[in-house]
Amino acid sequence: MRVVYSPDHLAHDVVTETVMGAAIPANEVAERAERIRAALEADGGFPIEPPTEHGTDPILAVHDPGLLRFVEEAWREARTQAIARPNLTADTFPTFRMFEGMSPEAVAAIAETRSAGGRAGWWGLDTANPLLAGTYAAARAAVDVALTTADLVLGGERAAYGLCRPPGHHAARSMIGGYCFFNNAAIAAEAVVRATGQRVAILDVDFHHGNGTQQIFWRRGDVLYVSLHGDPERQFPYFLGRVNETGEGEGSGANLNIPLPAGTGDEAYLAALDRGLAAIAETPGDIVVVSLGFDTYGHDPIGDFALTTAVYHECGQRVAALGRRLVILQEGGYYRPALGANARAWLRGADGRPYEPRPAAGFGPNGSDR
Ligand code: SP5
Ligand code: ZN
Repeated sequence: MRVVYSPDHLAHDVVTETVMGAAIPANEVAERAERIRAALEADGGFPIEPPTEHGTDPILAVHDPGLLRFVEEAWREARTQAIARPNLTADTFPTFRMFEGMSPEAVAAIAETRSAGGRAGWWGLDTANPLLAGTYAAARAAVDVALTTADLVLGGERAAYGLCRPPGHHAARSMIGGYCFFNNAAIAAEAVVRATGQRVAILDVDFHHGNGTQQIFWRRGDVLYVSLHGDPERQFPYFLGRVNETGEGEGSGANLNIPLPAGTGDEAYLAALDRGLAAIAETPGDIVVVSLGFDTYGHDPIGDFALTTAVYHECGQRVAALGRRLVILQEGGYYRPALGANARAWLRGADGRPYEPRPAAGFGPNGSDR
């Protein structure tokens, strides 16, 4: 299986994130992508190639031009305004409660501020989404990785994998958040729809609900969104991801959320995956975009499922058994010692190759992953 990767992600060198007011060591770090790359390189069956430049038009097909402008300008602006922080992190958000009682016209007249901190809140979802000097370049490269992966599949590959970083599925049309800046999977799905005129399904198996992807395609009947995730009753992003969110208008019925309990293990997960796959099989279309996360792993520091490395191979096999072509894009997954093995297992499954857990590739001795 061909793999698309760019070293430009290294410029988004996140050190800390803020969780409930405290700075903690960042989860979404460059080492994640390097672990996966090393494991796939060592496997020998995953030739790696660079992305091609696709420009900003495909980004503007799903995102507000103001959001693109913000991500491009924010760091420079924070520096100009002498914000003495290692990264730009929002702390004040225009929550809808702030405008309660105001008419829609009065709300519409509220303008984006020129303050860098205010702008970060205007365009942001949460406080755990640091923006740094290299964020824009890295986020642009992640989009190019996704679009190049889509190109490979449009060009006839049965499946291809894009090692996107930063991830994308929490980014909505006009909002960054959850470690995401541009919605790589949504941008790729939209590009596939435009190239083929066919319906596309997005299967999101990151631990978190992909609120951004759901929002972008909420009223679209030509893009089916199916997500398995930790129940938002207890997990980020809290305010979307429930079963009763099924889409509206032309998108009515084209959104399927499968929230799952804490402790979900291999067997329960596979049963839920089968439900999601059945919904995709009922919908016409040849291409599936997979938002692939490994924060469902048992040792993940922010997820609370209990999946094993072995089940990822089975997951990859079952998704491939749909018989559709796959644009597989990396989202989250934060237990770094197992990331390489987990990605390799999933992708070998999707590639129709046996699991063969050892020798696994990694940073450690004898190809161990530790
Ligand atoms: C792409 C992706 O996986 N984004 C995830 C963003 C999650 N951000 C919220 C993190 C909240 C961490 N809570 C820690 C609880 C540890 N027990
Ligand atoms: Zn996640």
